[in-house]
Amino acid sequence: MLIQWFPGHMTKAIRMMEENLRLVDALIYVVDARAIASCKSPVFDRLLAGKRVLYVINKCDLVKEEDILAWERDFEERGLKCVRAVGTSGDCSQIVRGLKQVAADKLEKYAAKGAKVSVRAMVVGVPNSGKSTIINSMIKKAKAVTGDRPGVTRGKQWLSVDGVDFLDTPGTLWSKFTDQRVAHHLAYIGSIKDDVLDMCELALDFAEEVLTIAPTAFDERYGVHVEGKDSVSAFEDILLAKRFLLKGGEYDRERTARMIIDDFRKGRLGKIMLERQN
Ligand SMILES: Nc1nc2c(ncn2[C@@H]2O[C@H](COP(=O)(O)OP(=O)(O)OP(=O)(O)O)[C@@H](O)[C@H]2O)c(=O)[nH]1
Ligand SMILES: [Mg+2]
Repeated sequence: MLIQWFPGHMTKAIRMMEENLRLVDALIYVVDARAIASCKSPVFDRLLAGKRVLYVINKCDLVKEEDILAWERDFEERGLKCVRAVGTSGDCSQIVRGLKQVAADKLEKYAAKGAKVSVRAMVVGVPNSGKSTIINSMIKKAKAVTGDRPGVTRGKQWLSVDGVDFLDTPGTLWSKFTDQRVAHHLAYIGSIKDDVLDMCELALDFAEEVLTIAPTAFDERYGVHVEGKDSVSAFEDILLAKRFLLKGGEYDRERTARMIIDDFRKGRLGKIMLERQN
């Protein structure tokens, strides 16, 4: 399946980000821990040229500790500042601390003059990476609108806390995926609208990958024995095990496919990082 998705509101959002760039001191670049490399967008890479950047590895509850550590080492080796986060945990104070370190030069400059200034940061990331959730957890009040689908944030939203002004932005992608593996990973983590995807095909592609990187995940979740099987046989076995039926008595392939993808998104297939360092 060829995946492409670049709706008009993203072009508008990118323009908004470019226009606001000169107003901010730093970027907070939120990536999903399960697909860190795929969450790195050419659009954001363009925006961050010459800016202070704090990378936030979000959704760390959905991956294994050792896999996060390997990525943290990678960021460090490349001289990039990153912090890990679980947006839904309600505590993201490490992001405020990290941001103040990243913008220490500005804060010190003004402190020397006796002035107290706030750090202005634009929060960017692909759709559904958790930008609004993170901001909410920092301001402790659910002000930024969130939701488990891509494209929840549309307009521009400024929110302030503890010496930092955050500009929430709508998640954006880029005009064409040259690497379909990236597109697939973004689809699995929910950054691409499901309506533009063939969920049965997506589930088969996903199953192929999971059977390689987490061979027992399906067996443990669905009580099947598909370890070592190919994705088509595995899907058939899960279909028979779940027994979702259509009105005519046929098996509901679409519902089974959606269930598999949704189980992954919610962490019910275990802690699976799609893009590991080692
Ligand atoms: N498991 C888990 N879920 C999270 C975490 N952070 C956010 N979420 C969930 O991810 C979904 C998307 O969160 P949002 O904050 O709306 O994401 P966003 O990046 O603002 O999305 P757009 O505005 O669409 O670009 C929501 O269902 C959140 O509850 C996390 O650390 N762990
Ligand atoms: Mg949002």
